[in-house]
Amino acid sequence: MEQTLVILKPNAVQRELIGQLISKFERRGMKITAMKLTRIPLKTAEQHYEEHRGKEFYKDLISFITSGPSVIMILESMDAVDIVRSMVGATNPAEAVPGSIRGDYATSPGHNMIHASDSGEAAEREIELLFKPEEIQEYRLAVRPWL
Ligand code: IDP
Ligand code: MG
Repeated sequence: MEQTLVILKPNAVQRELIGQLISKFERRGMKITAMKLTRIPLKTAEQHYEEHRGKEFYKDLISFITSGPSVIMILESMDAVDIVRSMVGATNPAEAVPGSIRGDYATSPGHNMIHASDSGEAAEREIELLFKPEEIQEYRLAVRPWL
């Protein structure tokens, strides 16, 4: 099984869409192994988006992601990284296909609703940055054999 990290960004919380978004992952068959509502601290946001430091959208990105509470979760399934990235859709919502989260809920890259890890290595790094080991649940999902 593979794990990936998802952030429902502050506008998803403000638009009262977190329930709908979490439902999509449950319906797809992802196991939630950790989840919290938290305002990401500035330092943590800067580390999370380290690869974008210096780009023209970086300042706006950091101020947006720290502007209010986000929902952060770890999702687990076979091929979790690729499956969740395809559910999330293209970075620019104008290019995100209808049916994807960004294709259904967003119009601007700066407010594209959701983050998902783009590789297994990124997922490991982001999970370690955003969760303490004791915040992650190990349990058996009873429906697992049917997924
Ligand atoms: P991703 O979230 O699809 O992985 P990245 O390229 O890693 O996309 O960029 C991180 C975040 O930075 C995006 O989700 C988006 O919110 C923001 N971003 C990326 N490119 C732009 C841009 O051209 N204009 C404004 N914001 C951008
Ligand atoms: Mg990215």
